[in-house]
Amino acid sequence: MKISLDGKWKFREVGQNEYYEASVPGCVQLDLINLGKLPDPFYATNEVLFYDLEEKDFEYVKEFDVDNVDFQVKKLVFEGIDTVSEIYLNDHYLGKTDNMFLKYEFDVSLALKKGKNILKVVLHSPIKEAERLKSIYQSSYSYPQRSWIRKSQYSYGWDWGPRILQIGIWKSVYLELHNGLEIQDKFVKVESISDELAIVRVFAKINCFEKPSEVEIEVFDGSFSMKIFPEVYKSKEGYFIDERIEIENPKLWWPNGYGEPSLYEFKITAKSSNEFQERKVTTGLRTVRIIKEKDEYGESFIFEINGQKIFAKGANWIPADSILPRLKEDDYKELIKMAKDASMNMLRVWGGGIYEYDWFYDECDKNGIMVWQDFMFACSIYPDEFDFFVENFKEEAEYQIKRLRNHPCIVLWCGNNENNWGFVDWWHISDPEFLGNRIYKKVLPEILAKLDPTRPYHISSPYGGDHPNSEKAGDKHTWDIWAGWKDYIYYKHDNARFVSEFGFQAAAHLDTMKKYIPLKDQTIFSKTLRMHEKQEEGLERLIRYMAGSVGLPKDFDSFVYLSQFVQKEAIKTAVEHYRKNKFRTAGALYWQLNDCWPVISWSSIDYLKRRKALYYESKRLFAKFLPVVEYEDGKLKVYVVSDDLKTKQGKLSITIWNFDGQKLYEKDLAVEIPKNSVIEVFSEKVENLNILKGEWLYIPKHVETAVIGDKIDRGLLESIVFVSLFVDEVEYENYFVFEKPINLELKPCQFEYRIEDDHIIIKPKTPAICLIIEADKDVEDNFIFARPEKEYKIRLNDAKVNRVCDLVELVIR
Ligand code: BMA
Repeated sequence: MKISLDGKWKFREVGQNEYYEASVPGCVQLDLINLGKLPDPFYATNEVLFYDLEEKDFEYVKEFDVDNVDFQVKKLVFEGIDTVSEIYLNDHYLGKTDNMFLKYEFDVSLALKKGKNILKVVLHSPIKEAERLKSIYQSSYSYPQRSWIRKSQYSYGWDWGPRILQIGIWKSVYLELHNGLEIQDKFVKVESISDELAIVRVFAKINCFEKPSEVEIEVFDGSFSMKIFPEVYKSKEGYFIDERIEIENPKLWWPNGYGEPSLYEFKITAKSSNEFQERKVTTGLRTVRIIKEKDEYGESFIFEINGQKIFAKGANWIPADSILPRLKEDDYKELIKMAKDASMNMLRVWGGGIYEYDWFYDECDKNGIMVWQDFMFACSIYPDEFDFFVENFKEEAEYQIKRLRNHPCIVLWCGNNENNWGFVDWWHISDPEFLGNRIYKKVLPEILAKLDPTRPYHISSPYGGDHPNSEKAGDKHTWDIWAGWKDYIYYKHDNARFVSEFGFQAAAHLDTMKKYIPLKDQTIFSKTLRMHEKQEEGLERLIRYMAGSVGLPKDFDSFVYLSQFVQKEAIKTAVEHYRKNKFRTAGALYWQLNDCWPVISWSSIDYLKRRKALYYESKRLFAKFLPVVEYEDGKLKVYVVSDDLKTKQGKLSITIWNFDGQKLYEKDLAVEIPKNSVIEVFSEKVENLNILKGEWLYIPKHVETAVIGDKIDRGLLESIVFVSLFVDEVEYENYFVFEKPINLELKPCQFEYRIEDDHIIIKPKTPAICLIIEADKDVEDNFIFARPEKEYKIRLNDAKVNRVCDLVELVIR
């Protein structure tokens, strides 16, 4: 029997008399907001009002009744406590907690009473606890405060996140009362797969005071089911099953874009003389490995699923709120669906956040989104020279691996975020024995070998080769662009084997910005805006890249739009290059998919799940087929990248226009697109394209980025290339200009539009690099490039259109 203790609790600050109403799951911050004692931390500069809570302790109390305590096993279970606490039931001390990522179970046989019970959780300040640990465990290394506590690292403030040190009972609490029968540690392990047969092993521990009388496994795939009666074995630890099951003609789990992510349900039931228990595992049948083979560039890093090489397309995932208990299943459903709709097939759960809620992995399973799962360590050194820290982490790892290992979506375990890179380049300690390495290099491989040998393990992200951030092997974080101030054109020089991070900032959706930044502060350098941009020199970079790409904005709204345009152009440059480089580069995960509050950041979806220009672009960039236009050695070239596992026939049309709307060149061609690769389908000297005017203009350039030198033919600056590829009746489009927009001879687009049955229909007479539909809700597509002759029909999703404008008109000229 399970008795939920969620819902209404009461709480007070330790030392105060009065109790207030609280909610569990929840946290102090959320309770204080709900009571009206603190305002919305995300509005204006309210974040600072929350800093005072950091050093305080709080006490949470729940009174509850239990009718029947006549059970052999009585457990109190906390799915998650953030973080440092002591727990008392009816004044019996049950124990303490010090790890947000652990589930805690306490035996309450002695403390639980029939009738009224009082449960008390005393939560301590994580800051004070870190100081206490620091003074006990003297070290010659100066570990940052956050490294001592197993708590989500981003809550201490990050370069996209506020400092909100959440404390509270952040997950469910319940009593488990029964007579000893418990199915635990379920593991459905795929041993081998062929077209005809999948062999899986179903493992579970069955706690029981006697040999369970009947154990059954039922396998169900939605249409067929089969029953197996496994043998029950006994070991020192108790009873268990370990059954080999053959599944004929298996339906495999495929990543988004490669097939269905088919799922199977394994229902395990067990009976004892007086109890019955049923536990389900929903999983998918697939194999995964990383192809690491020496080649002319170093060593490959290619995900292979069910024997097929997969180019990983997607983004990095951060927690979707700085106040975690606000997140609900629907938030995950929406965000993961958005990732799928943007043609992504992989998300990386970054190590500074949390091991996500079950909802996240369930949705990734269902939507074919592969998950790169970091363990929760980020950008720091950690005190693993001390056994207490390692023992604590071991429990965390064992719990999380067992919790997550049945999810087919997870394709990789990764030790941490950037710590091994940090050892070398930031802290200059090379490859230490401790400081985290004991965990990444010894503890984790050992635990994984025991609990989940089915997936690859990667020591850190980035890692591989002779330098942790090498482009010869392993994965790489490409940050010389943006963080290192380099121009985004330099993405084209990056030959990383797998780019697990690269990114570019932009403002949130205009409506989100306006909701959280008071009207008087809606200026580019207001203090409030600067608080909603957490990176040091973040706004400075935003302005630098804007100035270098498109020019400066006329007003605040234009600033928001231009920032989003530049972000999208930068990531477009990167993804086109990385995909064109497949499989020398075998993955491109941009930093970052989502936000945890309203902020100027690298995200493509903002905190309110509104789409930034990059989100719309992602759909095109990550589509199964991507036509890419390049200007190389005086030639205009078109490449087609295919992620299809079959060779396909397509039709490509190329048109070139000037900004007055004159068509300069047109070509249609049939193309054969070989499977899962890249092909050049068009190459023509620019002289033959009716573009050149024989009139020179001058553009200052850095030699290395120079595409065609400092002098440039005016015609190149006055024209735009559109490509449209049809495969299986789906259109894949792209556009190309010969220079950054700021250097082009752009003219405002002439277009007409009308609204018809929840659609906007835009008819451009002259070309545009970016038309913006400003509406009160997100529409189907936006920030579109527009080719004359084409009618753009875009679903409005009931949105009301405010205006449609050409980006060019938002720039000071
Ligand atoms: C990376 C990440 C994050 C960070 C991001 C943006 O290196 O791992 O720690 O937020 O860059 O700077």
